[in-house]
Amino acid sequence: MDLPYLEDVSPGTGSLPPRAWYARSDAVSLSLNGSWRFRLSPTAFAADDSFAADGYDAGAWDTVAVPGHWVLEGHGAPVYTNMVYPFPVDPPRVPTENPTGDHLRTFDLPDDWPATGGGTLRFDGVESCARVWLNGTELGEFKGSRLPHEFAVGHLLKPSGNVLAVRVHQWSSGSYLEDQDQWWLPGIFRDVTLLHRPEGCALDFFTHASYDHRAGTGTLRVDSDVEGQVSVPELGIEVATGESVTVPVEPWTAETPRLYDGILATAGERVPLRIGFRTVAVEDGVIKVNGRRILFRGVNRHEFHPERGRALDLATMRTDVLLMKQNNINAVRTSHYPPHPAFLDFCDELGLWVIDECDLETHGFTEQEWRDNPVDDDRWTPALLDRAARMVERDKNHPSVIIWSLGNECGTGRGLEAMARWIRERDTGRLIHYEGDQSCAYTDMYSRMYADHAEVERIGRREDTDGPERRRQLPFILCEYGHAMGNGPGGLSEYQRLFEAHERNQGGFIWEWIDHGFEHPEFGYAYGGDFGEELHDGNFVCDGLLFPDRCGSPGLDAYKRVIQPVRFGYDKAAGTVRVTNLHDFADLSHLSFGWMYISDDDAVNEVGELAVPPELGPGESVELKLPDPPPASRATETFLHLTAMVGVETNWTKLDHVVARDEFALTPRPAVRVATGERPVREGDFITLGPGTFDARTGELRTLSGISLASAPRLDIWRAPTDNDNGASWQGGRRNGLLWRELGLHRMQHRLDAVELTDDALTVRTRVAPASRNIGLRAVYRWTSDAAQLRLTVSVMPEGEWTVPLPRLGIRLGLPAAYGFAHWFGGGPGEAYPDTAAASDTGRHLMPVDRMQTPYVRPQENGARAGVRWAELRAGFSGEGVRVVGDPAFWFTARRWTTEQLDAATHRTDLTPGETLWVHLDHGQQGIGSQSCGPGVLPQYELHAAPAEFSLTFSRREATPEDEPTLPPLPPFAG
Ligand code: IPT
Repeated sequence: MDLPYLEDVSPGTGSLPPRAWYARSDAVSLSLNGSWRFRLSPTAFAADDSFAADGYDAGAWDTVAVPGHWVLEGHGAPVYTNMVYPFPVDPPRVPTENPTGDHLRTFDLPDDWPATGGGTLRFDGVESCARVWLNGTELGEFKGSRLPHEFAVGHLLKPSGNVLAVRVHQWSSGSYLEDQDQWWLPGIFRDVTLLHRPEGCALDFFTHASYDHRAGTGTLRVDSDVEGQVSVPELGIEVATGESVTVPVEPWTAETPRLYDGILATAGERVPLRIGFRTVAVEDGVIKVNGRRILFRGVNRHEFHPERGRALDLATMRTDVLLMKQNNINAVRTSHYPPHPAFLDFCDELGLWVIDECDLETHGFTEQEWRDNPVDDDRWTPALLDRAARMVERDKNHPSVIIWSLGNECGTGRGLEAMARWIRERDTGRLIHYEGDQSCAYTDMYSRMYADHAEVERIGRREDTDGPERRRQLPFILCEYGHAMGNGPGGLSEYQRLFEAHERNQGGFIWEWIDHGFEHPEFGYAYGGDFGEELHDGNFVCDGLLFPDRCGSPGLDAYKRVIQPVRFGYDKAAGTVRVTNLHDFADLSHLSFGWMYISDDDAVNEVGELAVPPELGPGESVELKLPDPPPASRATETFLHLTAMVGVETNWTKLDHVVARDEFALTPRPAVRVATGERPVREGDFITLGPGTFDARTGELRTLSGISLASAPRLDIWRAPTDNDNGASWQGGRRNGLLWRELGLHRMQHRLDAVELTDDALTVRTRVAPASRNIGLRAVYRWTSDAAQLRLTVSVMPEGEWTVPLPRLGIRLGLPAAYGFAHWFGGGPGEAYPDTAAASDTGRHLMPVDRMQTPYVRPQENGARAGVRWAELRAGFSGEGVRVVGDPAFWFTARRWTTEQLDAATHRTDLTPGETLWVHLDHGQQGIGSQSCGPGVLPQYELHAAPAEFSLTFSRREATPEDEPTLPPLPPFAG
């Protein structure tokens, strides 16, 4: 059966051979971006192609923006699936229902368009298959959505009234090769440009710029299809194409992105070159650039914008690179397709290592054990090679690109091998990555995703004996780890230690950079299923370190801290600080350093500069003596804070931007005074003890110094399961979120056993347990008072066989909604859990409770503050309120809805503030882990049901007028 072009396996017909991409030369060009006429048909051939003919009147058609996706402009809707194809798997056939968008635009040539020469029409990205006509003549058709396609059109151009017609099919055989975990978003989503091609213009060219770290020289050779001259004025270089020249240069690295401007001049065109000299190699089983081992502190980046999908503007691309730089990220894997080429220009300029990945994924074939997998079927190999060539040819002149990746999640096959072979022949200056073939037969590194810590340690020791011997000689990276879905990921510091301890472990790439949540009037941000998709994978598409609006999540703060390129140590006895430079290339001359002694009550506040030698090289450490700390006071805690800040002008951040920070406790926390001495008194239905009034029947606290509690403090172990608690369906092992619910931990019943009054205490005995189970927790609340304060000691004794960790262990109480301003001394300013606390800084923090919420796209447990010594909830910034002192320190959470409401919510817009402020004072929290796709919580961060005792002292806090600080605006949807 003869298949139509959209279903045959060929990459297309009619287009020009792939070549190097550059934004601008001195040749004239015309952007064809803008508003295009648009008509949507339900099937590929519902409408005939007469619209492409000259003189067609599209006046009645709608319009769409190019670049854009029609499903984001009111024509149909996006569809999200992770691995499954949203159509029957019967390659290369696609459904008859195949939304097809006809696009039409007319244009005139600009006045300065030369009369001679040719023209090239360039499409930088169209999903998934396009057929193109110019002035009624068919140019050809193509597949390969995130790759460029060019057509020669010079002979067809007219000075005015040119008609460009493009028919775009959502589904094509190419869709089988584009099963990436993301929204399916058809359309002309990248630029369309008409390029004038002067006589003697440049065609393809390849800039080879290596660096010899021993000699300190760079060797440049520009190979070009069209002969020309290469000049690099700054280096005094003036050579013919194809000729090599070696001169002393400063090398390019991600930390020191030194670029030299050059020009390739052919007879008819001058093309700007941005040259970075660097040499990438695997030596002694380690990836080295310019002779040094590098460590990837990376992220996986999909292209995403909450309104525009993958049609990103330059400012957004640049913002992504700036945000990465500002958060100590030094590498990006362009998961899972070549990005808009301008993104790579920013990586060159600002400095990021790039793994450029081909637009290739056939993940959905796992459903049938990889049967019919296109990457192992010779008929598809031309399409695969076409994709490889379009990536390599387009991006080969970027110094930032140091590794080519064949694609993602395609299983194994001959097609991949053919791609690797072709790439290796074409480009000897870069390495090849592909995670899916664990034999590493044709890759230069061993790569895994989501391997747990123990395995990474084994691999680091080259003890991974489950693979071929060759593999053990290769360097290792985690191309994906730390699944940042919802709250998390946890356990990053432990990975970082393994990367630093073993030379072979060269770091990893967090999955992933940004949540793909679409702005939506009803849901706030929409995820899979919100557009009524027949098949979808829910909020698995929201698993980034950034929220959809590009505000950083706590996961990003933690990652920034974990990967900071400077490490501090403190030797208290000697009074010395140890500063280690963890950069791979840079010295510390771009940083300035400060120290500070600071106490809880600000009584101590001494600051100074830390004289770190600017020339301290990568991997080197220095010990520096600090002035003696102030005499320890018994009333407060004193800390040493150390910071490294940007000290010179950069192109990626402001002066004083904090790059690294750490803190050390100089004194132990002073003992908390035990409030005791008062005697509980029963009067009618009430018991009075110091400032507290209790219900005599239930023993529940009703008022505190006249403040009526909306809900009495009582034991609480439930948290709204995080995505990482719930785990992914294909995960082996325990999925706590589900087990908790199955056990009934979300509906614990509190049985009252006794209310006892003694001389100095009110004791309430209870048992807290879920229906139908024989597990439970005995909880004894012992209340004492010194007249001003009320102290609660909670003793917990598990009963029965607890086979799962507890979600949390603490008390929850309800205060009147007016007490919505929090002050606390402890970890902050952002959220932290046992294994995500790297960015939690001890100090005094203050913010409205609304700001304490982390706006995860799918609501879930969030907002805990770690190591809180005391917290106050005030009526306004300086108003009266309630003070709680923990003994020991506690996890502090406050919100305007209950855990049950949080748990039931599917979108942020489901959460509306109520009359009560819910306060959680937790003795323990279960860690977070990364089980939404990776390993669970490390054993040391699990909260096991075990005998426990903790105390909290409550008192009323009077208003103390203080100057209200100005706070930055609230995060979105913060109530
Ligand atoms: C892995 C994919 O490579 C990535 O695209 C994304 O889906 C990620 O998981 C999860 O968000 S594949 C997974 C089955 C290990």
